[in-house]
Amino acid sequence: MSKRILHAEQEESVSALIKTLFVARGHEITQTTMGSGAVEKIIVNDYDLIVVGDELDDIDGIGLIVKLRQLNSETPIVFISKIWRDARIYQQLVKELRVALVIHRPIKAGLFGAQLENLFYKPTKLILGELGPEETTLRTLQSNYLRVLPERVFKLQESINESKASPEDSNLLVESIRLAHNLKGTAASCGFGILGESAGSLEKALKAIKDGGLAHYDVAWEEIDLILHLVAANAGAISESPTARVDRRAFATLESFEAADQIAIASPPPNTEALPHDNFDTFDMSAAIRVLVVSNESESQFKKIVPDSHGQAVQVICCREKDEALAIAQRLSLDAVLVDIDTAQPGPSLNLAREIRSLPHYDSLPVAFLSTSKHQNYLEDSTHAGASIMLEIPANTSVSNGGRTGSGADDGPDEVFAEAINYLVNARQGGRPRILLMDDDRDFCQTVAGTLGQEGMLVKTLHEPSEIMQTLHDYHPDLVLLNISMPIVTGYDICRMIRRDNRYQDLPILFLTSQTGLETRLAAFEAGGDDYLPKPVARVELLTRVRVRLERARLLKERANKDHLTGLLVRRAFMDELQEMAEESDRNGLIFSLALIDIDHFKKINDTYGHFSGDQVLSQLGKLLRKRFRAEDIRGRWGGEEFIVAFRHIHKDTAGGALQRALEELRLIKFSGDHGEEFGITFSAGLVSYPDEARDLETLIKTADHRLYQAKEKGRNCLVSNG
Ligand code: GH3
Ligand code: MG
Repeated sequence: MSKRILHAEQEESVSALIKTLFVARGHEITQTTMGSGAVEKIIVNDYDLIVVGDELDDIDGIGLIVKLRQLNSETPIVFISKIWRDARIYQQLVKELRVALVIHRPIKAGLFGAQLENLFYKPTKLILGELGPEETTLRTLQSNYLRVLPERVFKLQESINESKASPEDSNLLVESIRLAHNLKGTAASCGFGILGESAGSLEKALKAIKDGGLAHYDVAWEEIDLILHLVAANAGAISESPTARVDRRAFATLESFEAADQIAIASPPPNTEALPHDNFDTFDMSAAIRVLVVSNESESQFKKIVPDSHGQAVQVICCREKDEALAIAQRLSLDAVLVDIDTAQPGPSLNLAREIRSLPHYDSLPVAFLSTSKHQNYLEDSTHAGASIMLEIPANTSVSNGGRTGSGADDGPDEVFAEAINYLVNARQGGRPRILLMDDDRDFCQTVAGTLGQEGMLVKTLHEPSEIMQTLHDYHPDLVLLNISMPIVTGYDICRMIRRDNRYQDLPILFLTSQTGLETRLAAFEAGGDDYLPKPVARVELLTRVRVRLERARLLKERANKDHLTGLLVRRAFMDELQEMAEESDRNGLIFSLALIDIDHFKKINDTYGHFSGDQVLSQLGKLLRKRFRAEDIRGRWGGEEFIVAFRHIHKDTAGGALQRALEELRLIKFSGDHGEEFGITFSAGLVSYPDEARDLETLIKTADHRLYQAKEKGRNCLVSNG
């Protein structure tokens, strides 16, 4: 139905665009460049919607909204803003000025209509008796198709299995492509759009195998298995509950259908990075950050602290003994560990930290020690063992670690503990997949968090759009789930904002929406989303889609950033992270230090013991660097047999002490040559501090390199941190 719209905007190009967009939708629009003009018009006319730009000839946009609200408290207002604003302003816009929506410039034609749909959209539930002839036809189509769908999917699965088993027979592959193609077409025309799309992806992936001659490669088929699983899950879910995955029209038409024959759903894709299995989690706590506290103090002391930290539930698990701690670490996937350390006898606690970090999947686990000692030796030991923070709770409440400044003196133990947990968890790389969920519906968030949590994922929820960039920076999620229709700012604009930052170009973003019309779907992709999930979200579909996206992103990231032999960052990825570390240090007046490490006479090792043994040495050193030091330190392979480590927040003296301990460990390792002969290695390193010794990264690395050269000159097998 046609609406009457008043638009106040100073910029001609924006006015012209908005006019075109509204007129194309059959609405009637009146425009003005003056705030006073808008005020006059609203007094004498009725409008269905008022659109206000950032600046007008005589007043700024927010000022005009204040005036308009004094005259008219009812009509919905859309504010078109040039910039992103802080949380306080959005709250003021919603609460005091009752602005219905903020759209951020540049305006995208494809998104504009979908964003407004939220305002004009009133869900109307169709009931079967009211169906028109078009719906009746669709209903019959769907009903017939549901009966044959299980067989279609089964045939497709069978054909793909045959193609996989006989890669030399290209006819089998052609047949699989044909079946996927048919499924795509028919599913889409019956209104099962999502099933159609997944079948389309399958067709594309199969074609890529055929065109690229990849049928002999297992890796190529692994992706097919993932997509095939998604297709089968989509088909299965349609049969179980057709309402979960078709758009509103199809929803109504299928309400009274009985489920068609069950479709066998392929077993879930094997989790190549199997994490320790959870066996006593409750549903509600499964997505929580899991912190193990190893202490002789009473449990209740820790358990009562931190029910929630920055939008993220925290589960505290306590134990007293080392063996118990190791057993828990193997049974549950932990996100952080706190060890109460006996200052007089720190050895066992340091060992416990090292042992947990040596368990599979825990090489980047952040650890904190509860202690007060800041003795230099002690700091070096704990940095080497991987302790991020020295924490004193709850009697006294200061947090410190080397150069890192703690939280304010006024903070109580709860805040200090919460702060420490937040720091530890944000420092973690790898570990459980992290999902950031942004939705204003808290019940929905809890359900989704529970579902994903039970699959071993960590879920953080966010309700405030203006905090998105900071949260991405601190929490570094592996995937974002974004609701489209939220009050004030739509998910589309949040997604565009995320994509403007180069670091998040490849971050998977999935939209959640209860509107699944064509316009919404196109807008989701135009805004930069990777996929969308219709609400209500079916459990199996949510899990499958999230898993598929996570797995793809992980593989991509690993391929691009990780050195295969050592598992450390490649030079470019290291430099990106180092740049961030330097920016963070500049912002907060903190320090960090950097070490360049080079194996001595490596050429001779290759020549004497063989290239393969040389590779073993590199791989071992990579492993040691990963297990030692703290989760927030960054490690890279700088070149052939050169390594680089940046130690966050600590001075080169502490870093040097920690590094020295790692070097000693390495000197003790016996490697074996290609013919079984034993040998050991040594290496040299150059160390430097930021910012006192170098104010920019180029000078920093040059200085470290120069010192490394001096270490070689001095006869090798040593660290140089001056000169
Ligand atoms: P220095 O003590 O002065 O560092 O002597 P060096 O022999 O270690 O240094 P040099 O730069 O002369 O030789 C480095 C050698 O490292 C040469 C190269 O063949 C070897 N290398 C580089 N990358 C790899 C690799 O990935 N695997 C193996 N096995 N060797 C590598
Ligand atoms: Mg060398």
